[in-house]
Amino acid sequence: MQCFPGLVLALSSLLGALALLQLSLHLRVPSRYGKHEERLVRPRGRLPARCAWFLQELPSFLVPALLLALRSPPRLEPLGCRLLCCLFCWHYFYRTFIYPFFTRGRPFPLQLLFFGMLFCIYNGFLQGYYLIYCAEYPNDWCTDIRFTSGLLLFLLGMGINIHSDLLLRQLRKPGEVTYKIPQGGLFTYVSGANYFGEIVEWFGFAIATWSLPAFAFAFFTLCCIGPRAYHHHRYYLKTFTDYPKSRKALIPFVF
Ligand code: NDX
Repeated sequence: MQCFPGLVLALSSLLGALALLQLSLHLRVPSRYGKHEERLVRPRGRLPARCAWFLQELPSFLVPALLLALRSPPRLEPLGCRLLCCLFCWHYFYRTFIYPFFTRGRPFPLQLLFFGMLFCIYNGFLQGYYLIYCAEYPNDWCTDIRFTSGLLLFLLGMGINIHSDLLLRQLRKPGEVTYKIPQGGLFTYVSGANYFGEIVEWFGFAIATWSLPAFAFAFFTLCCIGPRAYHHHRYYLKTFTDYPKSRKALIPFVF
């Protein structure tokens, strides 16, 4: 396989367009899963959360891993490039093989699972293909300010995301499906602490790779889970009369 820059440009532009579509569809009406799920969905139209998240996220890990295995010679140069590919796979290793096995979420709608899987195949291919077959970085990219600042943001975002998802999980006992007020960590400041972490993480990745596909994905993440954080916030304000009034939706002290 070789690099086709036109393909990268076309797929990244389409990802940007999907982000705008996602934003326009879900600015007012949230994606129908979790606390915003359509109550009319039949039980047969859903899969247990563990299974659904595993299946949905698996392609984001497998597709880049397969591309890497198919590459001949099987190595990425320079070190900066190798590290960047590892960061992407590292996140999706966590999201595929660790996150689903601890989740206490509600069953996930099959229809969304199908589209989610398609999305993960698409994005896994785009990010993996670009980093493995197209990206060219100077040998000293690891010391470039974009790489180091982006890497720091990525790690910070990932830390916030994992910690916030853990705090959400601890709100429930096994088998419980009720909603409570999240407390602690960044939830002190925002309702969508896990989403804030994920957005910071992917913008960090985009800065570290300094690439169009990664910026397109960071933009998609913002358009996808930014509005969802806002809907979560409204849900909490409507459901809990004692919800902390100073808490924002997504960005601490701002929004
Ligand atoms: N999956 C990313 N659009 C999405 C699935 C749906 O990873 O075709 C986007 C992802 C996909 C979507 C994905 C992309 C767009 C799609 C869409 C389907 C249709 C759409 C493909 C891929 C589409 C077009 C046409 C434009 C292309 O019961 P429960 O489940 O609510 O329990 C929750 C629990 N919890 C609480 N428990 C007790 N008390 C409370 N108050 C609680 N609040 C929540 O915590 C869950 O078990 C858990 C987390 O819930 P929540 O709602 O906070 O997070 P969730 O949305 O489930 O995300 C989980 C993690 C999180 O870390 C988040 O950052 C990350 O996944 N994520 C999620 C969505 C997208 C994404 C990351 C990304 O874009 N990078």
